[in-house]
Amino acid sequence: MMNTALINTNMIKPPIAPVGLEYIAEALKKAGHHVDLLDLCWEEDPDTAVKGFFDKKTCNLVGLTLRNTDDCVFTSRRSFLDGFSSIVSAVRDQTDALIVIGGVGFSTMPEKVMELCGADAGIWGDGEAVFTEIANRLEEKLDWLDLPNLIVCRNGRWQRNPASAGSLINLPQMNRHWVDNRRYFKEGGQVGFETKRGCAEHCIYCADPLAKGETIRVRPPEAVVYELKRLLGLGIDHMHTCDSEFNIPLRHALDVCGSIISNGLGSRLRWYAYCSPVPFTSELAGLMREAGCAGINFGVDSGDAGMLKRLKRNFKPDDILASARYCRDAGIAVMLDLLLGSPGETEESIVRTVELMRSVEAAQIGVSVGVRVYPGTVLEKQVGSGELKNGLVGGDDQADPVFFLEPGVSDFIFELLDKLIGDDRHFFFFDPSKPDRNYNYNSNQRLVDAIGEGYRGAYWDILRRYSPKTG
Ligand code: B12
Ligand code: SF4
Repeated sequence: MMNTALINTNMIKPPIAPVGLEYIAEALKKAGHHVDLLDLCWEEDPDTAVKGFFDKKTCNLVGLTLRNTDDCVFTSRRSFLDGFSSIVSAVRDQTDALIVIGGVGFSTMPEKVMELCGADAGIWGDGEAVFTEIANRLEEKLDWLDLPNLIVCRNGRWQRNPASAGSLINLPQMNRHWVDNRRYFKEGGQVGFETKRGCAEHCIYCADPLAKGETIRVRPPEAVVYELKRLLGLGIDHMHTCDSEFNIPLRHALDVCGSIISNGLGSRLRWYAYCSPVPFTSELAGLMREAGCAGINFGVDSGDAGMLKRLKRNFKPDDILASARYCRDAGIAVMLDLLLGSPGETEESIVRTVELMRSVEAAQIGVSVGVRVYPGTVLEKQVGSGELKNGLVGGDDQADPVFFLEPGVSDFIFELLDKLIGDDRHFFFFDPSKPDRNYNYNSNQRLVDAIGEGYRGAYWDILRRYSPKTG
């Protein structure tokens, strides 16, 4: 048995539970290792908390999770990398254990994070199998440097071993007792669960296929239901899927809903999902509703056919209208997320997009201006040279995230949106100067207040319903 420690470094409020760390803890336990978990989310000062933890624990292997490298918001560009590096240093000061890092944020740019933070190794993608295998090999005093997905320093450079994305069929049962999920629910308004990993689409800007893999791997519906029952047992009845897109593949989404319904959970749960407008059917909307789905966030990006094609989205404006109609008919609230200012955006495409959004009659529309440029995406290649290079913003230092805003609209896009949208409260922005319409969930005090007053659900749904108590 190895003594292992897992550390959650995500301190954003409202708080989101580190689901991935809980899954890794289950895998370690199943392999016979001892696990202690330090959740820095609840700590005032990470250095003091790390010291206090290692004063009491001795371990051979430490894993730290990096969920968010930054807030992915053009108008704030808030990076978490310096804070993360300083936590890694604090751990280094307290223990001789092997320090390994991972997490979805980490997996969007592993080599860059390794350069900044000074851990011993990183693991791209899923943590359960490889982290547990490191523990096994350390115990048997065997070499572990050949493991897949590992990022280690060779000849002075961080290099990645070949990738392997394993099946999720044999993952252990997820009991959800490793972190204080009740507190996450009380202060975070909902708790996440996962039905699949990966995405096989090729949207030019998206980090999900890079961080989770291009092969979709599904969890058995009964494993998902087991986990939902565990969360319900803790008194948690508002959830959010952690899949890239819940409805890809459609058959699996239908099966998961069918399992939730046949286990009698549909009326006890209220859950929310990210979905793609394609493939989306009225049958799926009906089953999702029956299974307890209260709201769907469709990342539609644009309402302009030309822009959707440029972004390599696999749907057209009519598909957005149809999916929203199916949801309306089924009684599911719809949030549409826009991503404006990518290459080729024009005044006309923005006007067409806002017009389409109005005609959809969605519950809420989120307007994001400026696109995060992740290493390894098609977008990165497109904007890295020629005229488009002028649209790059950020990258001032290693930790500063890079965005792109189409130079053809950058001078007037914010004024244009003000003119087109005005005071229409169906639209949210990433704009702290409009606090009642700001949907950046990082340090969102309005959201913290709403959850404190008892609101529950997806953050866009809480924000749209919230009216502060006066007096
Ligand atoms: C669901 C989701 C949300 C939901 C969360 C709902 C909930 N209750 O959980 C909501 C809408 C609230 C949300 C909010 C935000 N999100 Co979000 N979210 C996601 C999503 C889709 C799933 C994350 C997740 O929980 N996955 C499930 C778990 C099981 O997987 P995992 O964490 O990756 O863990 C696995 C591996 O990474 C690895 N691993 C994890 N930790 C460790 C540690 C070690 C040591 C090792 C070896 C391995 C390892 O093993 C785990 C199991 O295999 C991801 C995109 C994606 N497809 O993953 C974006 C994502 C994480 N979000 C992102 C962002 C930016 C945000 C916000 C900052 C946005 C904002 N400005 O408001 C906020 C932050 C909120 C917060 N408090 O942290 C970005 C982060 C990108 C980056 N470069 O940092 C992502 C990647 C989306 C994207 N492509 O841009 N989010
Ligand atoms: S935007 Fe959605 S469909 Fe496109 S690659 Fe990303 S997760 Fe997949």
